[in-house]
Amino acid sequence: MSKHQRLRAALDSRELFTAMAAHNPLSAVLAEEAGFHGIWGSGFELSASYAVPDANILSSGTHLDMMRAIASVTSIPLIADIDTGFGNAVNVSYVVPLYEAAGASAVVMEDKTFPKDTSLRADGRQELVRLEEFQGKIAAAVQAKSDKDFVVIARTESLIAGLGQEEAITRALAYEAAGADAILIHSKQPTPDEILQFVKAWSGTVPLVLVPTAYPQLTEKDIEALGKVGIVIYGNHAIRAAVGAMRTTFAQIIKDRGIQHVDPDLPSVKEIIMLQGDERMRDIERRYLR
Ligand code: SPV
Ligand code: MG
Repeated sequence: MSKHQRLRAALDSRELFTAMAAHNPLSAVLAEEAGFHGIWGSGFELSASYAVPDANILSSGTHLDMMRAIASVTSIPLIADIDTGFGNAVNVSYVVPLYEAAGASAVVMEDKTFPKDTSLRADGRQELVRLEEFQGKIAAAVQAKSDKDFVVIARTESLIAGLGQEEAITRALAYEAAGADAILIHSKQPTPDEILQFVKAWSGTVPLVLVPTAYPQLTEKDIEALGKVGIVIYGNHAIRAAVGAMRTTFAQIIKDRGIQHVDPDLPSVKEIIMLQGDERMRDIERRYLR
């Protein structure tokens, strides 16, 4: 099965598909190695890795190039975070084929205005486009893809914007009607109550996608028990793990005025060389270097 088919089959089977965020190919390789079913091509993580806000500061080309680089070294499906689609339905029509060609198996597009602000920022600027406008963007995305198994996920930010459950359900149903294969419902509440209320009220036929960053107490087992969720995305745990690990190591080296104490605890240089695809290069060397 192709990567696209695997993601599509997972959605059809209703078995929970887990996607870990990545901000570069190495973090994506580590996510695959750990056993996640897919990669989340997170805009937040990529922006953070450039040390700029997740607010459409980076260009779509920068994100697209990273998705291509990630897809080229991983064998699990990549779900690309295309924010608001980088403009209106016209932009979406041109952008989606580029992501498909880059090797992504899905795009997630959110119903905020362009330029966006990141969802979990306290007092962020959260403004949504008209429901009809976003339906047009979803329909444009569906029409623009070539592979029938390429997945288009509509994300509503109604709860993030504080517009309430009714608006969230209305929009999610409208986006399903426009052709979305799944609905991502996001929340920044520190408990899962708001999300659980939405899931309970969800009467659509397509699966839901959750990003439990703000309410980490909701486990995969809990999510499976809900029965309506197809994908769980771990939105920013690669960059947060990397920041934590770098901070600890850097502080130790500064304290010790040398690398003598950190060295034994770090992955070896050999391990990094392996992650760089050393086996493949050795094979090429053996066959062709004469
Ligand atoms: C991302 O990871 O870029 C997301 C999820 O879109 S969040 O940052 O929670 O909005
Ligand atoms: Mg994002």
